[in-house]
Amino acid sequence: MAKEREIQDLSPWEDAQKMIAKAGREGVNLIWDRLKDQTPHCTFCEQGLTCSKCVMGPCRINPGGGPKKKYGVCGADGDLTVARNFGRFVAAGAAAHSDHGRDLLETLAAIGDGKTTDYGIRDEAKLERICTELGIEVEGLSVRERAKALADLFFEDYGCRSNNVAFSGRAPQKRRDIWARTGCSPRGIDRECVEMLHRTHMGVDCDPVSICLHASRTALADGWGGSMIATEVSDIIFGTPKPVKSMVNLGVLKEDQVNILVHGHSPIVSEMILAAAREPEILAKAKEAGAAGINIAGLCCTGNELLMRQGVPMAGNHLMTELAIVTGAVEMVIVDYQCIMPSLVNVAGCYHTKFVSTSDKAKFPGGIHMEFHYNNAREKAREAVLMAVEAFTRRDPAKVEIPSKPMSITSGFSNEAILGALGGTPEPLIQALQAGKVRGVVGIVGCNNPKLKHDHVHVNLARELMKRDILVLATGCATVAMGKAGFLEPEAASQAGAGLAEVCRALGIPPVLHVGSCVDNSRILHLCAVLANYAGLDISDLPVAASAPEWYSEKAAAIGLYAVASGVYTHLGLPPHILGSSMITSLALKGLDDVFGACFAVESGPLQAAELIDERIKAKRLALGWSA
Ligand code: CUV
Ligand code: SF4
Repeated sequence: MAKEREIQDLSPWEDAQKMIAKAGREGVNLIWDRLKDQTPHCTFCEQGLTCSKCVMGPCRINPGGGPKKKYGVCGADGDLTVARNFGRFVAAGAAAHSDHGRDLLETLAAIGDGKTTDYGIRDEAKLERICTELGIEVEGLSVRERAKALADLFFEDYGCRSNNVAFSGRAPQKRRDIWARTGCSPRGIDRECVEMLHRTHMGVDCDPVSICLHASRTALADGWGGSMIATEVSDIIFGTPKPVKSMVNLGVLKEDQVNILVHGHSPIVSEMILAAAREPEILAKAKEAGAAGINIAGLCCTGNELLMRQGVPMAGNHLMTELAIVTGAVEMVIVDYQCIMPSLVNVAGCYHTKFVSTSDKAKFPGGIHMEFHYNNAREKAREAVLMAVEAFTRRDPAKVEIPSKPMSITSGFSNEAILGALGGTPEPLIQALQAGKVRGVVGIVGCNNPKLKHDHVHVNLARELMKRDILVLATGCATVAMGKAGFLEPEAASQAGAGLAEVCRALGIPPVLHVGSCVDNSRILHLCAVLANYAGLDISDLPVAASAPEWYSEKAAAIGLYAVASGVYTHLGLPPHILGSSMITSLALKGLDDVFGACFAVESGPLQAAELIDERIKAKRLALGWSA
């Protein structure tokens, strides 16, 4: 296992380093061990040049390797193979976000139908606002009837009968015209994903560019459809986030309490776990078991959901999920879906930790499966929390090590909160942009990837951007990196350039704003649309950019592509598996600029990435007649 020097190369954080060392002592296999075992990776797969879409294959395409392997058995060449693989990759990511959105939607419908008492509407004003925005006549409708009407409308978005997903109307007209012209207007959410599977079946769409455009449409159906529905319906059911104080890193675990980690993405289960853990009878049981209380903390995006709305502390991001269990202080990891490594069951098995899955679509052999539905969630949550209380009595104090002091953070910057802080209108932000006090806005989003030093690109890119008076919005696993670096507190304004620092101090906000989970990247899209519409511009005219510095997942690819197709220049720390086709690669890095007014940039060095993003922002500012 890793030596001290090596450990420092894996992660810059004290909590991670100590837990990697502890895992080594205790013989726990970690993600970095398995990456080593998998290295070197298959070079065909790395380049996107393998195909196993039919049983005449599998085929490995070698575009430069003479006639022998230039074509798959069906005749597909390298460009087509890369495009088909990438198309499916994006569709899987879009499907994941959108299916998560569907679960929220089904909950909203159940509330409307009076089929659940476990869930209700916490933000009635937002329900009314969204209904009105989408043309539902609310006059005379009860809250439940409004919920039902809105759910019905969104269900149509999932199908194939609407011409455009409802929220795409938020995008500036110029942007919608581009989508219409290029055949990229997102119709039904499910429809685009299914159509991608169809197109990439052997012998359907054989034009790599056409597949890439459909990939963009599929991604847009996620960004302006599935993800946006997930975000807005979550706010309606669980409340719209407002600025809130919290803590981050493994130091949020408590030695004398029952520690329960919620992991995954949807707030549906995690909100119930939190509610159960606050019930007096359940707390009394914890006291009986010798615990001072019950501590709920988050991992990954369901952690972001609870952090944004409830101020629940965040234990860690993707690369911290195994390490959180290695503390020996975790009674239970309770999960819904996405980004939950199957390895967690094994790591939990090395300690007294219970691993509990809750979704019928995400089962983990070796774990405990407790299925949550909208009509049993409260009861199941109580059962789960009591199981964690019982596990506390079996914790082995000799194995417990909580490795650091937590960092304090501020979260909860929904668009409602941001615009609220600006006095209810985007005008002050536009003015600050125009005057160059804030030179641009960049969303730093997405995962960790063990191929890159943990959080290194996230933190150094953000540091560099804020120095250059660029406001950063963070979501997903990037959030934890920003929090650990101290960027999510107003005091971090001292590290920003003079203009940004002045704006942050005037508003009492940090230079990096936590705006939510991965589906909440839709908040950033919406904010871009609000700014563009207010200023009479297209999104691609704005001095904005996105970055997924350490991404790994199919979902992140969908996010990157909807950002670009919405007109937002997007940096990636690692390339997707497309380098086997120079055609697709140059489309991504250049060609898309002509289609959407935005493209991708790939760069693993944080300073170089900051330079690229800054150049782009400069160009956009100059084009608007603003100072560089
Ligand atoms: Ni949805 S997608 S590792 S938890 S950000 Fe985190 Fe975020 Fe990537 Fe997954
Ligand atoms: Fe090979 Fe074509 Fe079948 Fe893919 S679809 S496995 S390239 S024959």
